[in-house]
Amino acid sequence: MILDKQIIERHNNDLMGQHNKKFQLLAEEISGLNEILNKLQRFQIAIPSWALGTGGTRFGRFSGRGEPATLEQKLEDVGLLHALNGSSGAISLHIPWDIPRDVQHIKQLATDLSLSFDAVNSNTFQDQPQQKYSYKYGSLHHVDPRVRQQAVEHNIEVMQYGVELGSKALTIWLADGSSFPGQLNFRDSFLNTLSSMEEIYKHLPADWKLFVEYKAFEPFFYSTTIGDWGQSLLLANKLGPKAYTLVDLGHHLPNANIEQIVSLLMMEGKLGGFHFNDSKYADDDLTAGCIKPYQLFLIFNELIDGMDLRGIDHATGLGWMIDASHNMKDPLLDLLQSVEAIKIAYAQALLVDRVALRKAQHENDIITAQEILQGAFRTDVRPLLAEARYREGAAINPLQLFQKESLREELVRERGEHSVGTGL
Ligand code: PSV
Ligand code: MN
Repeated sequence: MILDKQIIERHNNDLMGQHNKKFQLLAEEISGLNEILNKLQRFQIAIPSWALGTGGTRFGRFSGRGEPATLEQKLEDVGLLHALNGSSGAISLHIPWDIPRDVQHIKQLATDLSLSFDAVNSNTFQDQPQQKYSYKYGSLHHVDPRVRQQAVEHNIEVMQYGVELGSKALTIWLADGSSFPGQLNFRDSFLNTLSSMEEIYKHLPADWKLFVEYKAFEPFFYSTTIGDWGQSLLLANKLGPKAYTLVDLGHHLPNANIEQIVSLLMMEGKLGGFHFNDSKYADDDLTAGCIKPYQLFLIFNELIDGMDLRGIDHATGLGWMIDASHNMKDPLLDLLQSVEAIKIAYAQALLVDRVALRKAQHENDIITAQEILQGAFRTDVRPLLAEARYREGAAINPLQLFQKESLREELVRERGEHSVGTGL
C-alpha cells in the first residue's frame, strides 16, 4: 500500500492549529531550536524486517492480520512507516528470511519508497532445510571445522546480498553457547569464533562495518560465547578497524549500567550500532521506552556526549536500529511508538546543557548535575518531534492517522486476513 500524500496533508491541516500552539510555547524556551529540529529531521532509525509480523514467545505465536508475507510487502510496510513519521528510512534484512530474488526490482521499490538498506543480518541460530550440518551445538564456535566453515560461508553469502542492495554493514549475532557446565571449553569456543570471524572479516568490503552483537543468555542458559560487551570488544579489537561492538538493549544481565558501557565503547571508538527495545526481566523485546524511558534518555545523553567529542555525525555515524517484536500489539503501531520513544530520548538529550553539566561534575555539585539531566528529561519534547515530521512532509500524529484511516484494514484487504510474516 502506498499512502496518498493528500491523506497526510488533510491530517496535518486538521491538526495544525492545535500543534502550532504547543510548538510555539515550547519553542520560546529552547535555544538553538533550528539546529535541534534539523538534527531531528535527519535522524533515521532502521526497521528490522522481522518486526513487521507479530512475534512469538517460546510458547506460541498469535499472528496478526494482513502481515507482510513477501520482501516486497515488508518494504511497503517500512515505506508506509517512513511516509507517516519521516524517520524510518531504512530496512534491515535477515537472511535467509529475506533473500532478494529480483535484486533490481527490490532496489527500485526501495528507491520509490525513499528507503535504504541498513545492516544485513546472518542467521546461524536456526537450521535451514537444505543445510548440510546442524547448528544444534553452535556455528562459528563449533568444535567441528566443517560446521564453522558452513557458517562462515553463510555470512559471506549474506554480505553478497548486502552488496547488491547497497548495505554497508553485516551484523553477526550468534546463539552459540552452552547450557551445562563442562559442555564446552570457553577458550576453544572463543578462539574458534575469532578465527571464523577473521575469515568473514577478510571478505568484508572496504567501506563496510562488521557489527559484533553480544547477548548474556538465551537460547543457552549457562554460557554465551559472545556474552557481554567485553567479549565483543575483544573480538572487535582483534579483528581490526572495521569491526565494532553492537549494543542490543535487551542483551544484558539485569540492572546493567548500559549508559556506562556506551560511554566507554565510544571512548574506544568501538561502538558500531544499536538495537533498541525495552525489557523488564530479560530480552523481552518490548517497545522502546515503554518501561525504562529514563534509561533510554541517559543512554542518549552519553551517545551525544561521545559523538560530539569525536565529531561524529549523529545521523550517520552509528547504526541505529530497532530490534523489538512481541505478540500483543499491531506491529506497525508498535514500531511507530518505538521510533517516537527513541526520538523523544534523543531530543531530550539534545536539550542537556553540557557546559553546565561539566562544570557541575568538576565541582562535585551532584544536585545541579541531577537537576540538569532531569530538567531535560522532564521536558515534553513531543511538539518538536511533530514539527520535525511536518517539515519532512510526514504526519503530525502518525499513530492517530494510522488508526483513523484504518490502515491495517486496508492492508488486510490487500493481503488477506491470514497473511503471515517470516521471523521468530
Ligand atoms: C537475538 O536476540 C537478536 O537480538 C539478534 O539481533 C537477532 O539477529 C535478532 O534478535 C532477531 O532474531
Ligand atoms: Mn538484536
